[in-house]
Amino acid sequence: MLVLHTWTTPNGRKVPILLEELGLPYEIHFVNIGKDEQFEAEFLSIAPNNKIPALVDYGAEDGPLSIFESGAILTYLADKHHRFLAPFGHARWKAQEWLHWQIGSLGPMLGQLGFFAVRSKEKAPLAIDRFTEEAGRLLRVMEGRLAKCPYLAGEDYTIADIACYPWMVAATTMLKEALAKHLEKKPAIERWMQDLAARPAVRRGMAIKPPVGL
Ligand SMILES: N[C@@H](CCC(=O)N[C@@H](CS)C(=O)NCC(=O)O)C(=O)O
Repeated sequence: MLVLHTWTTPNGRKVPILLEELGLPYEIHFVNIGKDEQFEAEFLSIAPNNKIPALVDYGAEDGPLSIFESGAILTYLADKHHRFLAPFGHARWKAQEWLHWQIGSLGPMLGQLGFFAVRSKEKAPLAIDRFTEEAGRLLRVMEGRLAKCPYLAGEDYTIADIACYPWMVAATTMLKEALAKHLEKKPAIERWMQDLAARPAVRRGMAIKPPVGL
């Protein structure tokens, strides 16, 4: 009923984490972005922005529904199953606020830093500095929030935490060297990461892998 088109990147791992948390059966269709499969017509028909992830819910109320953009997919599934996002009130908007913060800030800045500091063969110091400083600022914002409450939206674990976690794993592994000074003295982020890493559904969602040879 649920087919997720995704790949093994931070954006690609958010929806599997939520699907695992919800205990829903789903199929994964791996879109190898290293081989430009995101530009194939079949994928573009459900994800015209040629980026993973995209979800097709064949059991949606008014017939099959396809959704692209991870924030929209997380919100759709959380609302449909009444979990990990409050239906109304302050708690809903705090979760939406931090979810949008991830989509609009944390993800793009860490993504650009990854490109300039790690993946690009040519090194552009101005770009590396710019994205390192901006990523560092975002880590301070996150530390400040998590020093005040256990989860990003407040008292409860929500889709905002799910959206940020794979990016924070990237920040502390692939980007560890680039972000070294900014990762120091972040006890609240460390506590939050340990808390999420201890959840079996988070571990299963993070572990998605394409079949050998894809
Ligand atoms: N805002 C989008 C970002 C999605 C995104 O950037 N996906 C990347 C992989 S992490 C992608 O598909 N890149 C392929 C490309 O740019 O051609 C979301 O959250 O869904």
